[in-house]
Amino acid sequence: MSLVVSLTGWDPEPWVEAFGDLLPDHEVLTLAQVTAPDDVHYVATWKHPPGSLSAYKNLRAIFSLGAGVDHVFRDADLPNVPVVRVVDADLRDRMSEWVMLHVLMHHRQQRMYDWQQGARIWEDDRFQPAARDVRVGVMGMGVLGADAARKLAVIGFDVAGWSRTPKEVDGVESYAEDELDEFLGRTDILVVLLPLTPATRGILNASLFGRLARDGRLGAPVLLNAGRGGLQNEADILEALNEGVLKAATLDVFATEPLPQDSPLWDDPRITITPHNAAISEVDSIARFVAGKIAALDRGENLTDVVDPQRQY
Ligand code: NDP
Ligand code: OXD
Repeated sequence: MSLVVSLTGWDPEPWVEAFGDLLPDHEVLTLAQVTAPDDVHYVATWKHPPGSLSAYKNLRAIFSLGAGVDHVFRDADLPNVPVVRVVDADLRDRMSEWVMLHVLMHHRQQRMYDWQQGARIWEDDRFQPAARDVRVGVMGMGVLGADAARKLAVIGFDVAGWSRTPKEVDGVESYAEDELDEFLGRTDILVVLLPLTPATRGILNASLFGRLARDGRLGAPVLLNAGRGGLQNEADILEALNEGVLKAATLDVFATEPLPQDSPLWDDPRITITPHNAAISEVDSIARFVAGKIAALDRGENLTDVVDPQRQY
């Protein structure tokens, strides 16, 4: 029984080593090392080449090495087997750190103080709303969004979440799919942790930005996106910033990654860029998660954390 590790942009070596230690009864191979495709029962992928899995006739499951599975479903020749996503406390906590950092950075205007420091300006206009007066809206209240929303509420922000189905999270007001306008209309800082699916592609556009709150304490709404670049229209973000519809943005994900050198996003002082590392997949933690699933399957147990192939998340 073989496990194939197929990664684009990530070094396969530590993954192959970790899976080898955790699954001594399995052969762990990279895509290029496969000589007996019929022996391949499992694939662990981050952006495998589309079409490359169709030769594995005895495949039992495909494991995404990230929480997102859009990179799996872009393969039009995907074998018809369960796709499993990562649900992991380490990854979840890393994402919540990123969300807290950037919500607080905008709330406390840290970029402005960085600029003041560079210019040796000591100026304090005493404009600092309380967290309770700032409304944060989290789009996507899954494993990651719900944790971030709960932690933002603990800090004291006025937090709401938007998801396809209603959610119960301590201290967080829930809005369901058909309540998007109400949710946006009460949001000063929009945190996006949606998956990229046919239903969410391009959702962060001029129309949506125009429906965010206009009466917030920060002057204009702020956007944070760590979901996927395909959710956002980058020209619309720049236009919204230029027109004052948005005040600022932090973006971790982009339509094209790495962000092209000639992208105008690099030069805009209102935009904070992180290189798609809001929550990295830590090898030991994620390999343990996947190996646990494979061991359970080998014992004849049911798979959990399987993605709905229709919804694609
Ligand atoms: P989940 O599947 O647990 O949660 C997804 C959430 O989005 C759910 O609340 C779901 O609603 C909601 N949702 C999905 N589609 C819609 C829709 N059409 N309308 C309204 N709500 C919708 O995912 P995770 O929380 O684990 O991860 C979210 C995303 O974060 C990943 O898909 C990935 O793209 C991104 N990510 C980014 C990382 C980074 O470093 N930048 C790292 C890890 C993940 P419901 O629950 O009702 O179905
Ligand atoms: C993920 C990611 O989906 O790192 O886990 O983007």
